[in-house]
Amino acid sequence: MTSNKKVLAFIEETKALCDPKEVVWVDGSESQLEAFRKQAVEEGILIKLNQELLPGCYLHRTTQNDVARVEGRTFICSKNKDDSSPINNWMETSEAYDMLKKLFKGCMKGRTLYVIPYSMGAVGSKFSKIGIELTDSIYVVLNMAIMTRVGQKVLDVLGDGDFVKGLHSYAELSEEKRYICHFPEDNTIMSINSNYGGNVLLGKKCFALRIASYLGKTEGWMAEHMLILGVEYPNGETKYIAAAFPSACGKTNLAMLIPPEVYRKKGYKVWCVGDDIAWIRVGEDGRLYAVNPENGFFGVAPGTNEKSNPNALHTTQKGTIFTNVAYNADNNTVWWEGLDKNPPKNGIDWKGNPWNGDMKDADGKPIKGAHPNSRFTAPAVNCPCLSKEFENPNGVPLSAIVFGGRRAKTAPLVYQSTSWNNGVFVGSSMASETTAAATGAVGVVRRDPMAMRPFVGYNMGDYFAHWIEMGKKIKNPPKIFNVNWFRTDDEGHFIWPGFGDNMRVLDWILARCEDKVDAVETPIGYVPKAEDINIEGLEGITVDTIKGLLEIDKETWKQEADGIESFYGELTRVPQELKDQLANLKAKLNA
Ligand code: GTP
Ligand code: SPV
Ligand code: MN
Repeated sequence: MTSNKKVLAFIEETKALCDPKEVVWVDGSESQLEAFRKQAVEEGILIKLNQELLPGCYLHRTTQNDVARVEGRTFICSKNKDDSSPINNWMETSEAYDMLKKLFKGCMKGRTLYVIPYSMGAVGSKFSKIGIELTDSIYVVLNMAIMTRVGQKVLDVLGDGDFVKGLHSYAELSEEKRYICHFPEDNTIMSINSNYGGNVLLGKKCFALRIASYLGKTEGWMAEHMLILGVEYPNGETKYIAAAFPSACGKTNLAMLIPPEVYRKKGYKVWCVGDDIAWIRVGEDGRLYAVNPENGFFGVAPGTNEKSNPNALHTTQKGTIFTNVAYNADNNTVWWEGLDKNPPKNGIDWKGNPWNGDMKDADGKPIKGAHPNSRFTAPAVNCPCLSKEFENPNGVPLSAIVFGGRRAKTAPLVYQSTSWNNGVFVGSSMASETTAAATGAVGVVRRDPMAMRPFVGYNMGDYFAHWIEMGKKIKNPPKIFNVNWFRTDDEGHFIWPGFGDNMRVLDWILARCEDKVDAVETPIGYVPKAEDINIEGLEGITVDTIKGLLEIDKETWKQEADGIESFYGELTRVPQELKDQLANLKAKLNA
């Protein structure tokens, strides 16, 4: 497979440490993958679904204590504490290795060690990067084969080169001994005692965000938790937008949106380049260019339906692995909350218990069929709106960067920053309600700068400084915006319809990028004139509704500014430029 001495040494060390019974190289061939699927079914790891309705699709259930990322057990390991972030977990490098080596000792006894060579980005492209994940989980192998480019072709390109080392074992799936550790200074990731996506598909959050953000800082580029989409105009021109929203806050949905009829009739289309991660570089023309390093979608299942996101639904109809959704025993298919109004009569919930869509727990609360963080792993090529630039190794030029989160109050539907540094300030001070994508409380507002709080591989203040530095290198920077689809009324209902109708906000954003529409200056930035948000064909929304959605309450924002100040106080190395931005905001609010 390879004569790369570093790869061979990594495997030998791992064999000596973990003691597997055999080593199997993942070559990327369909015949080998099919054999893995068959084996996984025989071992009860996957359930083969109805092959007429869902060809190539499978269902997997994790153990009940292993359903989401575990931020409390995710560590950045470095020699000096301040090279990680005060708001992330840190461990000293050699202490971490010592602890992990004890946990990994003999953990693969009687198991197969799979070697997964994978490329983040198109194989062989000069901006792509290669990783080797060693794992004892066939579920990881099959998911990595969808989410990344895997196999011999990657080793051929690697030659004698360097790669990111990833070692994973599901070990005993013990919650107490679960650790997701990153060593950015060594290009190394070690993950143990989990088998849930974000903790174990090491190409994704571990490499493409945590390790890559550190590489980006050293090499002068950016790794961000961003979707990438293209809006095609009736004249055939396409403009690209990258958007950072925290986990389970709408990236997949925005990336694949279908414009409302008023736009479709005129010939508008939206193309998906990526739904979760963007690697961004400065191009020769002084613009920012973004690439999606992934090859599939690991998307939230609940809420995905024919109306909210038909493109995602179609993407999951073949070659997809579903994790922790409900099972329909009548037709051997899957179901989740929000798919349709017909839950299975004869079903099994994500925990493996009999379930029929009409069951209550001891407190009288409905028992869910699918876990709120249940997911689909689907190949990008299935996506009906996949951009023709998906494989373009140079990426797509960005007209706008958009930040956003879940805020019931405070943040307006959309506003524009006044400069690059002001945009960095807006991103750095983002806040959002927590979701089921990570273990812990749901619905608690917390600061999540650039949607990267769980994913920055180094000091957060240095990360802000890197954004500011990048701004100096970009001759033609994209404009920076903030959106909030999640403002609620007094009954707690979302006011803005969201989903496809978010096109109406993208339209304003792109019009601003081309100086085609005016705006109102406020203390926090530029806000649309309410009548400039196109509400044609929207039922129940008037110009007054939009006015409400755009309202900026000064008293609330004064509290917000205090919140930002105390957040900055928790960090170290916050750049002076951002402190100046904060002072400026306060001054404007008090004027
Ligand atoms: P990760 O994969 O965790 O990074 O999440 P994501 O940002 O891709 O989130 P996703 O698009 O999967 O959306 C998560 C949840 O938000 C789903 O339950 C959606 O139904 C809901 N959602 C997405 N877009 C909107 C919107 O515009 N309005 C409302 N109200 N809900 C939305
Ligand atoms: C997220 O939590 O932001 C995800 C899913 O995209 S995971 O891969 O689990 O991180
Ligand atoms: Mn994500």
